[in-house]
Amino acid sequence: MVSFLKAGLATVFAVAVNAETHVYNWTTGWGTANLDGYERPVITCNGEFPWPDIEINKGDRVELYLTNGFDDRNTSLHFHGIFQHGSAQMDGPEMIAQCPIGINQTFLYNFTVPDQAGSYWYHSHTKAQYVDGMRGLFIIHDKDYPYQQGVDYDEEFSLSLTEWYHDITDDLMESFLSVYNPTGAEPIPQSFLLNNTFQPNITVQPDTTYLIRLINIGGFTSYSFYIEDHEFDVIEVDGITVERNTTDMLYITVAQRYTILLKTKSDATKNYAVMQAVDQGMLDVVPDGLVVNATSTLVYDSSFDSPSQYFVDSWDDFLDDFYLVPINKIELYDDPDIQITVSVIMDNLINGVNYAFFNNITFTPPKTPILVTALAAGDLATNELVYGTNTHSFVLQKDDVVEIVVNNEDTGKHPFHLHGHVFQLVDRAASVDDSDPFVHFDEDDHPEFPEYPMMRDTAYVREQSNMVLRFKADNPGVWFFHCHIEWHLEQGLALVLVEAPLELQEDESQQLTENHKSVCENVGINVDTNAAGNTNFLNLTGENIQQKEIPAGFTAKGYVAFVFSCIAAVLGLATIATYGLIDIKNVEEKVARDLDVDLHEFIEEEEQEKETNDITKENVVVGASDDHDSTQSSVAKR
Ligand SMILES: *[C@@H]1O[C@H](CO)[C@@H](O)[C@H](O)[C@H]1NC(C)=O
Ligand SMILES: *[C@@H]1O[C@H](CO)[C@@H](O)[C@H](O)[C@H]1NC(C)=O
Ligand SMILES: *[C@@H]1O[C@H](CO)[C@@H](O)[C@H](O)[C@H]1NC(C)=O
Ligand SMILES: *[C@@H]1O[C@H](CO)[C@@H](O)[C@H](O)[C@H]1NC(C)=O
Ligand SMILES: *[C@@H]1O[C@H](CO)[C@@H](O)[C@H](O)[C@H]1NC(C)=O
Ligand SMILES: *[C@@H]1O[C@H](CO)[C@@H](O)[C@H](O)[C@H]1NC(C)=O
Ligand SMILES: *[C@@H]1O[C@H](CO)[C@@H](O)[C@H](O)[C@H]1NC(C)=O
Ligand SMILES: *[C@@H]1O[C@H](CO)[C@@H](O)[C@H](O)[C@H]1NC(C)=O
Ligand SMILES: *[C@@H]1O[C@H](CO)[C@@H](O)[C@H](O)[C@H]1NC(C)=O
Ligand SMILES: *[C@@H]1O[C@H](CO)[C@@H](O)[C@H](O)[C@H]1NC(C)=O
Ligand SMILES: [Cu+2]
Repeated sequence: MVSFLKAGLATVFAVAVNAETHVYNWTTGWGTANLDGYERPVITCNGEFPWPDIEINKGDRVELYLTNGFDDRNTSLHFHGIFQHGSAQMDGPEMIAQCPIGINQTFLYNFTVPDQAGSYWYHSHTKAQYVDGMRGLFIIHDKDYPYQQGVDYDEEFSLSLTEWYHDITDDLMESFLSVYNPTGAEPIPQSFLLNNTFQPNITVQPDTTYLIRLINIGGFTSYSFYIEDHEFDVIEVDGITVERNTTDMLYITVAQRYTILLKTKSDATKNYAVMQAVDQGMLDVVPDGLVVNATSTLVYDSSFDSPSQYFVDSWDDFLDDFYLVPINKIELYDDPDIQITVSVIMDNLINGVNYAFFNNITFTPPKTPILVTALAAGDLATNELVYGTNTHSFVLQKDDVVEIVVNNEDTGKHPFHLHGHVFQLVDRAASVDDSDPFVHFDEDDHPEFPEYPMMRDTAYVREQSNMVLRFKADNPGVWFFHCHIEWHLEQGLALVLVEAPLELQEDESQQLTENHKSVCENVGINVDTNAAGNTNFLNLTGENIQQKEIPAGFTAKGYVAFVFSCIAAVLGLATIATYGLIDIKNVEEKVARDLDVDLHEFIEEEEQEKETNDITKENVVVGASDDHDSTQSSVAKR
């Protein structure tokens, strides 16, 4: 009777504010799909693929029951770009915002979206599951949206962009995070898809304005997007509406969204190419047959021929999102109350694996989710120690202006995503060539910051360069800040912002739901513990920590060269030359696999040796060849 009454009241309330509740009941599983001529295993939703889109109105509530239907792994779901005001535990990333959902368990994601509209997406935030297909679009309509149907446009549709692999990420990750891949070369995709289709046909009517949501749902590559002989207006980036800006090319990294208005021609006499050209700078090699400039068709009339690839002179003439102006006209935030300055570094640790670091820390998951600890730690929640020494957690005070300075010492671009917020992009420097040293942000020498900086939730920093972000800590919760390239996230390119933990504790709506507590219990997580799983919050005994560093005097590059030279020594240079000609970066892996050499053995024994002797690089190499008779003889036998 009581619950009936409650339900009745809830409905009355919902009607009063004209908001709806959308209930989804989804179970994960495995199936197969053929998206590009090759059938492969994919993660399904209730047995179907692709995953359905979520489409709601601003102010609506989402109640999404996610059941883990796998038989060997945990799962989770993140709603990318959604602020989760007052519902931080619904944000998704496992071991950050929530306990992992164990096998056969159901997690209820229950939240409203009162103040956001536009183009978003959702995806698993457990390992690289979304790259196996566990993702979909999340569209929020708004009757007060600045660009209106019937006025500014006629029709709307979405186009997702992604790379596609033929192998599952379990297998890709195993060889990626391996001693056999010391340079950290990312797996090369087999194709690039638009709307989960290889080079689809997109049928349009003449003289019609389309609102198109371009959403990169991939885990790795960025694209130049352009349409033969058509310009379009950008009206929204990552859910932030902007003043119209006309362009003919966009550069879209993973997790970014651009909403555009495209007016079709009134007198088309042909069909036009829709180009999705991968940023080849991100690929270590371009295998023969990989279609790098995916060419889809804007179909005006199906009796016209399909267009061929549309060539451009330069990739550099895309609209620089730095100059977009949000319609909200939020002024540059004040000078920061707290500045977090991090260097992006890729390097090897003692196990030979190539990791990614912010400063000297590669993110290592805690034993208890950070948010769970923040809720349980009482006054100690403001002490960073309770979140562990290897999770790279920062405690922020309510309403602080926070500045994140990202100094990219790596030679690749990295698209960084902040959960729970949009940030202002206040500075982003030009890329620096490989042959020159990297350039850090200089507090005393930088261009004047914009008056109304562009705001979004995912922005890239250029090669060997830097960017500066600002946001206001007005959203109590625990928010992940990480590179959205899944390979790099798994390499540890992440930090954690524990925002206003005392305010979080005081908010009734932020307390762990009964459902969340039982999901924690199921996977053996005690919700009253710190990062080490200890009830004494300052006792970090047993916390997860990163691998040890490679000993001083032994540079990572030297180490990689050493691993390689060991193989070279046993194989002979002729063989290496043969492999070298194949022009693949992880030649070490292939060689080792072909010859059944266990590189782990090399390294572990080497490590023991170094602990007892204080030896130079030269005699390590000599020592190695002396000490590895067993490996050598097993090679010689073949
Ligand atoms: C979700 O679906 C499952 C299987 O069909 C069913 O057992 C369960 O009751 C449903 N849950 C809700 C909340 O609708
Ligand atoms: C699921 O998560 C729990 C808690 O972190 C962990 O102990 C367990 O190993 C995970 N299960 C799998 C199959 O990865
Ligand atoms: C999950 O449920 C299935 C079907 O009921 C059962 O066979 C399996 O043992 C369960 N697995 C776990 C880990 O609870
Ligand atoms: C979702 O959260 C709202 C607000 O806390 C609550 O009223 C509602 O009962 C929740 N839904 C479910 C199914 O628990
Ligand atoms: C697109 O249309 C052309 C011409 O009708 C057809 O040959 C092609 O197979 C279509 N492509 C796809 C992906 O459906
Ligand atoms: C692309 O897929 C979305 C569903 O995710 C659909 O709404 C849209 O119409 C599709 N676009 C085209 C051009 O097929
Ligand atoms: C891809 O497009 C660029 C720019 O139009 C062009 O220079 C390049 O040759 C194309 N690559 C291939 C393999 O077609
Ligand atoms: C449009 O973008 C260009 C940079 O590509 C910039 O110079 C210009 O100020 C922008 N205009 C508006 C209205 O956003
Ligand atoms: C990183 O450097 C700081 C300051 O030198 C040190 O306290 C900390 O232990 C280091 N962390 C790791 C994981 O090496
Ligand atoms: C710290 O935690 C470890 C591991 O849980 C435990 O064995 C030890 O007794 C604890 N020490 C203190 C002082 O609480
Ligand atoms: Cu990255």
